[in-house]
Amino acid sequence: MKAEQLSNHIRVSQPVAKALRDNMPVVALESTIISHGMPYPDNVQTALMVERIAVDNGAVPATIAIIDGVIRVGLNADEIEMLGSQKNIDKVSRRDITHCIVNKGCGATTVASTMIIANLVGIKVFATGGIGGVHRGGEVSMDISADLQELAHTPVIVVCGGVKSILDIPRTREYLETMGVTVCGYNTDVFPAFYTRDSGLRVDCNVNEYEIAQMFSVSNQLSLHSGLLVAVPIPTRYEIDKQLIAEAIEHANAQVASKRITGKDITPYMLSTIARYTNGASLSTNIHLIKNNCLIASKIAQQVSKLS
Ligand code: PSU
Ligand code: MN
Repeated sequence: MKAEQLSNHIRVSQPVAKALRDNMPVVALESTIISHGMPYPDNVQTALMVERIAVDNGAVPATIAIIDGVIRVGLNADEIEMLGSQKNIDKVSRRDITHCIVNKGCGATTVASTMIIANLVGIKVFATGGIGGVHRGGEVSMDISADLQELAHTPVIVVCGGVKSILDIPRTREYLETMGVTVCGYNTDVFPAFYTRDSGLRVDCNVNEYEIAQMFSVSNQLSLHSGLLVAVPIPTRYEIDKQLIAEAIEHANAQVASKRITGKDITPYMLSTIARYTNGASLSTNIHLIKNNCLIASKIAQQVSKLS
């Protein structure tokens, strides 16, 4: 009954279904970064390159989205092109999933909703760019991404470049601690700030892919039901100039306030404003970062599939 209910709403592509059956490494990829995180055509080119990196590193990529009211796990190039080029794609987080399906809509999934779907179909590793977090001023606005709650309840390993400094990074770290999410540094002690390698904060533990896979396995044996956040610093050669990014973020924050941008539109608006302000430097950093994260996620997925 459960499987039948799921198959009414979820379609898994053949290569992904086969990999899951054979317990081969699979890496989930989100689609909000495609539809709302980068301009066309860089978004589509990046999504396809990231899939190629997974393949080259022994993992099957599973880009996740909702198309015409059906959750799709594993997309072809035409579908990725559609998600990257059409203007009417919803940004779908946990609260938006059911309406998008009932409405037969097209939606790009955030970290939270991608985790939910990955977990439903048995994918254990997910690569993204940056996760959402506590927004600056969040102690008053209560603007805290649903991504953080999801990491607390949904057992998926999420590989990211840390949290962008468009957010309040210290409060995001505190919130993750409160929610009981282990923040792993991939061979590092420092928690990265996405565009730059060091946020000035620390991770909970400095671990490699083997230890990450073991921790995830123990977490499941103990039925903790938690996600595991893995933070990977951007490679040094792709780091952005700290002064430039600080100025760009200040500029974008002022624009958000003066234009009264709210709710789920804030993050996409800030990303495009920052890309313009930095003449594309932030976009280029973003692209290198997600590629590197997918490489590391593929290595973790190899270890996870060896252990299970
Ligand atoms: N942060 C980024 N790039 C992104 C996102 C966040 O640096 O593309 C996207 C991710 O899909 C993330 C979502 O899950 O935005 C968070 O949005 P919100 O803050 O509305 O929860
Ligand atoms: Mn929000």
